[in-house]
Amino acid sequence: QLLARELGHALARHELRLVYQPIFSLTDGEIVKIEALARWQHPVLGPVGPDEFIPVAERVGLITPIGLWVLHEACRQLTHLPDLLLSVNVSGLQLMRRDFVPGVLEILNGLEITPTRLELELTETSLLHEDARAVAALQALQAHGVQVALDDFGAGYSNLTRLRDLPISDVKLDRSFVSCFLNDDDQQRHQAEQLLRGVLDIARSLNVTVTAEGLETPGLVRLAMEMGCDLGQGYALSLPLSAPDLQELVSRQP
Ligand code: G
Ligand code: G
Ligand code: MN
Ligand code: NA
Repeated sequence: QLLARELGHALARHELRLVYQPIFSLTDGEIVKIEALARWQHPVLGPVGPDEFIPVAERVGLITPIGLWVLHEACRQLTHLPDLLLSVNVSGLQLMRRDFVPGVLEILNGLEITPTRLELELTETSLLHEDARAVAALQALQAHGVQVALDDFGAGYSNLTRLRDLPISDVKLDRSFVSCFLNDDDQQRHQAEQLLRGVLDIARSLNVTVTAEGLETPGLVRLAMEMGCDLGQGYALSLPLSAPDLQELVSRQP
């Protein structure tokens, strides 16, 4: 209740901000994409994580204004980063709104950003029911060039047919899936590798790229690289950064 009420004021009080985590090519080590991540700093409650406030926003109908703010703010940053792509997390509820697709296109148009530079990340669970309206929204966006990534893959009941049936161009392997490669049990580790090989094969055949998330150690980075994942994200590569820190990092790239 308290959180919901306070969240209602968060936008107007400028308590929300975005950080950006770089996503690297595992073939040449370059930053190719950034993922925008929302942060809420409440003056009294302190920092509240998106794991906590996004579900509240969904429940009380604040996900639409907050989601639009996130998209607009992240796209605004993108105009300072001419060579990069942007990934934005989107709630399944946002897709259900009739004005979502025009809203996204309006933001891109207003900032003169090519739609192919934007990717929307949707979790498996938010697409669970493959609601007709949500699917239509994704298809409409794809027709304009906006990309769609399937987030948190392998965290729940993963359904590979979704890669075929939905306009998805990237799968993000959940860090719980990736961390299986650190398992001490040889057999469990072997099974995780077989599973990843299968996912990579199917992704290749469907022309979908694979991003390994949660690469927390150099060992995991190497493994994701050797297994043939296309992109990597995680603390071993870069923490989420403030906009100025990100710009500095990008400007130092060769
Ligand atoms: O950044 P962090 O690890 O705290 O994020 C936790 C969760 O919150 C992740 O699942 C992430 O996808 C989600 N999240 C972060 N920012 C946003 C956002 O702007 N919108 C939505 N819908 N989810 C977000
Ligand atoms: O669910 P989603 O993939 O959107 O979650 C992204 C979240 O994961 C971000 O909030 C980010 O802070 C967090 N994250 C990014 N890299 C790592 C990592 O290497 N380890 C852990 N534990 N979390 C990470
Ligand atoms: Mn994500
Ligand atoms: Na994820």
